[in-house]
Amino acid sequence: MKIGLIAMSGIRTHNEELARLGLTLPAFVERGKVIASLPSLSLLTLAALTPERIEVEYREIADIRAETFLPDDYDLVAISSYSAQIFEAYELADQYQEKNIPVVMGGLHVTALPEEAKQHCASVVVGEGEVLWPHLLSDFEQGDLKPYYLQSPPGSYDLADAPIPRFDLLDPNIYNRLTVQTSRGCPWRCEFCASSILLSPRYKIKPVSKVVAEIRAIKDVWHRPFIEFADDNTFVNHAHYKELLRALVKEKIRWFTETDISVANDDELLGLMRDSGCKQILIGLESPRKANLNNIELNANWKMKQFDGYREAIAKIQSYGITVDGCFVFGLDGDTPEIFEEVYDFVKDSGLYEVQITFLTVYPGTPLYHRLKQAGRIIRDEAWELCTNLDINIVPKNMTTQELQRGFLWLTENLFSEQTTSRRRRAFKQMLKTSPNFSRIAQQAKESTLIQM
Ligand code: B12
Repeated sequence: MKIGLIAMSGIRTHNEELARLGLTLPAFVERGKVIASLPSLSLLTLAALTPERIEVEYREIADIRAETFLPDDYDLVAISSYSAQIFEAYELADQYQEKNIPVVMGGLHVTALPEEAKQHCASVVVGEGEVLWPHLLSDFEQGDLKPYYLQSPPGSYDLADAPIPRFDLLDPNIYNRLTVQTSRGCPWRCEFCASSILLSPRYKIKPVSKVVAEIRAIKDVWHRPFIEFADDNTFVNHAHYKELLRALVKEKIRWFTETDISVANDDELLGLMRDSGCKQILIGLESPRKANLNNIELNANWKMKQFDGYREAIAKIQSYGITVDGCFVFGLDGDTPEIFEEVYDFVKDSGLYEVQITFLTVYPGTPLYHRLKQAGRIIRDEAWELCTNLDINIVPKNMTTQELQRGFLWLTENLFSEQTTSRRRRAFKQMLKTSPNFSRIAQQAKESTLIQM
């Protein structure tokens, strides 16, 4: 028996003006290249949970319409889904189903909208694949594939049971980075969040030994890897992560992750991040206006409470030689046309090394989706292809859609120009020259094997 595991790869936008502009901006192009090539961790995980008697083939499709050859020697096809590429995934599923090759779909989009997906495939997996995939395979082998596999209760999978993803199925030469998941979910509940919180309402962490084993499996195929932690919010539990980072110091890797601003409050953690090869962290700052953060996070209004410490926190983290990629979202209810200049100024004053800007986007299954749908503020409902964070799919409250698009283009041009990008980079390097938090490690690095930036 042979299973085709198919991921839709690459990045997406339908915003033609932005795409055109993006191509002219070196910093944009560079960053696009770095992230666009990541493989599908979900499918590599499923491959690891597939009994050896079943052959698996991992494939990536960047553009379904350009695909001239679709192998048809599979007994079953498994496709992973995000909203932005769901129509492409449905097209692919339809093609296989027409050839009488049953298709199974899983992932964030179909977990939010299983009935929609069922129209295009034999079976829909709702929730964490690790729990449901073995049942599904056993049913399939017995000729009894069910239309739906539902995880109950959602998020109940224990990451202590996680298998090592089949990194050996990849050609490491075509990736800039490989991913490892060290946690799933997030204790905070941002209204717009469409990440793994959709799978696991509870925040959970993977044991240190498991993470290290995954990293070693990556090192078997790629000796000097750059690793991206595929977490929603790494470091929530500082004590646990200090233990992990102490172990990582010995692994001699370089790594990146997404986290929140609270890491700045813990110098020991920052020191361990630095020593274990952390090159950059991405933090959702969301807005340079405090009032805009009010009620973005629905559990404890946590994000708003952090606002006053933003600048100091960025400076502290960067003083350890760890660059901060600050993310700002546009189209929040409090945004007016002046917001674009405010972000420009904030980025300049705060010394942020890297910046990412996105449109507020409604994804299925999020609290924001329900609120804006009720308010009639979704431009085209179910236009999932616009769920790219780079396309506008909402009606903003305090500006027009045109103003939102114009301001965003203006900011893109100004933040990512050659001149502003190199100014940010120069400022960071200059700061490091006198940073006591960095120089210690720079000194050590000369003597040891630590990898340079
Ligand atoms: C790595 C990553 C990528 C990679 C890899 C994508 C890929 N092919 O897997 C790249 C860089 C290519 C990428 C691109 C994009 N991404 Co991205 N990406 C991530 C990131 C950082 C980690 C995802 C991950 O690996 N999770 C770990 C795996 C194990 O979880 P999982 O995929 O959900 O899989 C589990 C279950 O869903 C299920 N499952 C999944 N698939 C299947 C299939 C079957 C058959 C079964 C049984 C089960 C199953 O089992 C798995 C284990 O439990 C997340 C952010 C985050 N912190 O999570 C964003 C994220 C997934 N990306 C996002 C977006 C918006 C994009 C882009 C649209 C951006 C753009 N403008 O182009 C593109 C679209 C990609 C595409 N081609 O579809 C959103 C998706 C939101 C959504 N609900 O759709 C996220 C959540 C970030 C965000 N908050 O905005 N991305």
